[in-house]
Amino acid sequence: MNRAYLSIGSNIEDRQDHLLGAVRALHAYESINVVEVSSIYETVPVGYTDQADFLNLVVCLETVLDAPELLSVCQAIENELGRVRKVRWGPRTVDLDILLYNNDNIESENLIVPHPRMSERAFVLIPLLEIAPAIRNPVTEKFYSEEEAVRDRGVILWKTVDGIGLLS
Ligand code: A4P
Ligand code: MG
Repeated sequence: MNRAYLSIGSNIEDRQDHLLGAVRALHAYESINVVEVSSIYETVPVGYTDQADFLNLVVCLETVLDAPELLSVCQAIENELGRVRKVRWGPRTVDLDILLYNNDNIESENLIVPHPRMSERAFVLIPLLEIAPAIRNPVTEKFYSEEEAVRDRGVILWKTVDGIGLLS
């Protein structure tokens, strides 16, 4: 069985519905089992900053899908939940990014894993470390807990949800 970590973000209301809708949609696939869901964090926008605050969370899932198949599922869910792509890094109903897939290092045209920007992003690392405190970058073998971004500001605990409970 393969194990992957995904980052999910939304900054268009209803943000919580979008996040939890995406978690439920993932789990609804027969080939995907969501095994951990972090708390929800409210985060200031990174990149294109003239937009509303995000809610972010991270999930751990087990799947028989390979990484490109998992990416297709992520994109299908983004489309289902009505994402409109206008500005790169801009507002989105929901964005699903694959952070890690086993210990694989993937560099294809459509998919880069570990996610290339995750080490710099507190909105990714803080929820990730909540559910996987001892996790390391499979390429550099550095602990994500040692990344500078973990000490960043702009990420606050927004709500603790029983993420697994809401799947049953
Ligand atoms: N792609 C390559 N690698 C991956 C991967 N590991 N996971 C490709 C998912 N997709 C991957 O993504 C563009 C292309 O990336 C896809 O076609 C896929 O083949 P996209 O989702 O269409 O566009 P995007 O999300 O606007 O661009 P990108 O580069 O994914 O943006 P980021 O880096 O995900 O940044 N601030 C806060 N606080 N919270 C956020 O959630 N999110 C972003 C998006 C910016 N600022 C944010 C947040
Ligand atoms: Mg993305």
